[in-house]
Amino acid sequence: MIETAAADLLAQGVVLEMTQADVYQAIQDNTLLNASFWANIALAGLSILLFVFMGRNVEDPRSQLIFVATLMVPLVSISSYTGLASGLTISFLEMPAGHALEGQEVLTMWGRYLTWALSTPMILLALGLLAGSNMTKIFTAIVADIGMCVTGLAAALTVSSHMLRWFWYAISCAFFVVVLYILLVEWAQDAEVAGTAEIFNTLKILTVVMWLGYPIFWALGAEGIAVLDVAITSWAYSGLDIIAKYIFAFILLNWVVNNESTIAGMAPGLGPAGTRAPTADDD
Ligand code: RET
Repeated sequence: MIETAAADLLAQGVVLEMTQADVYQAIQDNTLLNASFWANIALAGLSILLFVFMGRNVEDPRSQLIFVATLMVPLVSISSYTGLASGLTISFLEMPAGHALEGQEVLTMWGRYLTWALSTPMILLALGLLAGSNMTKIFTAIVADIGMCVTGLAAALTVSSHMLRWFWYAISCAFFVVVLYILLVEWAQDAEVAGTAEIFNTLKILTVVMWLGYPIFWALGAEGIAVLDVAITSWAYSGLDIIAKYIFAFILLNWVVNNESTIAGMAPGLGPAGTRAPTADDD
């Protein structure tokens, strides 16, 4: 009875379950998609070696923490892209009614969202330290950022309701607004006080412009309204990753190596950053 039902489904062309080997084969057959993964694995490997070399003489603890946080970005990335290239973190999901690809099995790279939850907090930690910000603002930015990635993952994995996919997307965007506010307003002010405004502003603009690309490509790609196909969307993410991670990290670390004393002169222990003037009560 059960065998007959399964045979009927197969006869109708309904895929019951794809093994990891099937997913891997599908990736191998899509050269453009596979290249988008391997380009990043190669770049992440080179970046790790370069950044370790650049940081070999850094002695100030805050500068060292910026280095460690930034070095985690390509380390997470090489793991993330290996997960994608091997098919481990990719699934074929059937899109719900109302979606542009309704009823079709769509290749979903859910591993990306999961690993962003580990890599993007490191980027924000490095930026917060560079801006001379305090623990409260750094914590808020990182928690909102993790919220953004995890709810983005939920949007990609929800196949029960088209409306709920977009509801998750809206929640993720709300978290993103918090991150953007801290970057554009709070840390921009802190960096003025800390004397790192010039480099912070360059990295802030690069980060905000690149990061805005991710929700746009999600919305346009196969997971959203599907005007872009899976391989093009994957290249869009990989391209954004290259600038938002490796180019960003190189500019930041190069500046830190050449300006270690500016960072060493900041308030120790992630103390209060900001504009509060000392009062008589402070004595
Ligand atoms: C999603 C979809 C839901 C809405 C929003 C998103 C934002 C993602 C961002 C990702 C940044 C990733 C980076 C990775 C580097 O390793 C999850 C696409 C707002 C901003 C910089």
